[in-house]
Amino acid sequence: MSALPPPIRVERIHPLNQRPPEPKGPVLYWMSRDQRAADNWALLHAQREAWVREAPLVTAFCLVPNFLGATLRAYAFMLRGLAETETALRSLSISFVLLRGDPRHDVPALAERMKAALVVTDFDPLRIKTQWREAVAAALRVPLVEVDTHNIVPARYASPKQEYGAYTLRPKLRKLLPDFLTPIPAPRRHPWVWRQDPGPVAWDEVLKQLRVDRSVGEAPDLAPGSAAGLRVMRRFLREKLAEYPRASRNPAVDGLSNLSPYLHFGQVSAQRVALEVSRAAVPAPARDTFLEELIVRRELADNFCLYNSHYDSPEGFPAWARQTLSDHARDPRPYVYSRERLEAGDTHDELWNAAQHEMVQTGKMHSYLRMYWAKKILEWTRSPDEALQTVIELNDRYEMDGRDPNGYAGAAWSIGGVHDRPWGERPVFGKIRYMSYNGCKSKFDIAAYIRRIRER
Ligand code: FAD
Ligand code: FO1
Repeated sequence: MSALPPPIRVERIHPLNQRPPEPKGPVLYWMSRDQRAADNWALLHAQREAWVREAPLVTAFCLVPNFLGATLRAYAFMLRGLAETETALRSLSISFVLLRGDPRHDVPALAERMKAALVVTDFDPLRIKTQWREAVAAALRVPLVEVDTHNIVPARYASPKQEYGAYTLRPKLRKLLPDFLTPIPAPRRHPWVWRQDPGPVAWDEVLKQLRVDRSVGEAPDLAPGSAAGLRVMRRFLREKLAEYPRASRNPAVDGLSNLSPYLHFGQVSAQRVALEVSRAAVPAPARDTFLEELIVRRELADNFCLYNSHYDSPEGFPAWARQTLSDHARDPRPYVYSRERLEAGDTHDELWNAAQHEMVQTGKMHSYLRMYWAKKILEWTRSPDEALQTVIELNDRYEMDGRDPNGYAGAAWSIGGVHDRPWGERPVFGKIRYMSYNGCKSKFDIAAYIRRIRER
């Protein structure tokens, strides 16, 4: 028998209960956030634990309907990616089970049925996931361990508390990156086969039977799955990375990586992207600007959701922001739009309307405009509470990368000054950073952007 797979870094592993490990029996990897076979530290840890026991390795994904308001657009992308991942796992003799119901019941039930010696799951700071993991940890008679395979530097290890901003987290990440931005071994063909394997999933049936809001259709330009995601990454490296600092701030051109849907569903590993970008023959400023977003901004969002339980409400805003927004709560709003008018992209602002249409039609609004878009919603609704709720609901309904810590941090930054500082005081916004149409006009060709969206 070939040698044991190498251990993963212990800082990625976080025990979720104190059950004693079983020396015998198959290992279950409950996959949730990181829906890929390659570059997956949780899978690698589960494989090593199964190898030690000379036992089968089983992967399970628990499919729930209506996850944080997700529609057909998100589920179709996710399920097609999972189908590809199942094929990759089966080619390594790693079993795959699709559970459909409530993970708090279905995961312990499967672990019991298969007499699992240990259950491994991946890290996700969202409240719903924390609730799932706590319930499963309590129900299991065997250990449940969490592995952070979404962040390059594990979130719990990078910092023990909520960080004020990128400037406080960046030095901590910089110090640790050499230890964690390392090559990732490939999973191995697994020698021990699970006899009760139910066989391949009928994914087309699953999608057809899924009780999901089908009013938001699939995104035409986003091809799902790990292979497609890696193609998008390679194209970005080849054609766009060198120009990224300038082009990424210009919504009139296609200058972004377009990796967020693949990162959100864990179909592509951020560590894989960072390794490839670090090796790319491009000017250092281009590389550093992109890695600032991919590593610092993204891990700052996980840090925010991990340590701030109010990450999706105004209570999560810093005190200065709550104060200034309340000081200006009664300022007259020159425009107030209903949820329907906003959702229809039917306001007096042509730039804002184009951004709303980009999100609804393509499932991915340009980064620069997401800030402008959210801040205008603060300006055009009756209260910051209503604004935050509107931003989160529209974002999570239409964005392919929605329902993600990046989104909750992005919304809180735009409306509640999270990870930002006080700016010059003005009506409605108080000291929250303001963005204006003329500000955008000085930065990029608005007409060209609007044309790009219209001509799609
Ligand atoms: P690129 O510029 O190519 O960035 C590459 C990767 O870096 C992104 O995929 C992302 O993982 C990370 N990144 C880039 N910018 C940020 C950022 N500001 N914060 C955190 N990580 C970042 N991102 C989401 O993934 N899901 C969301 O729902 C989401 N909602 C947002 C809402 C608002 C109001 C704001 C201001 C930002 C939001 N963002 C969200 C962050 C950012 O806009 C997107 O990550 C980015 O547009 C994704 O496109 P890209 O991968 O082509 O970007
Ligand atoms: N995770 C699951 O474990 N089961 C699901 O059924 C599920 C559905 C889902 C739908 C849309 C979406 O954007 C995410 C979804 N996720 C699901 C969670 C996802 O894997 C991510 O972990 C979080 O959304 C990001 O933290």
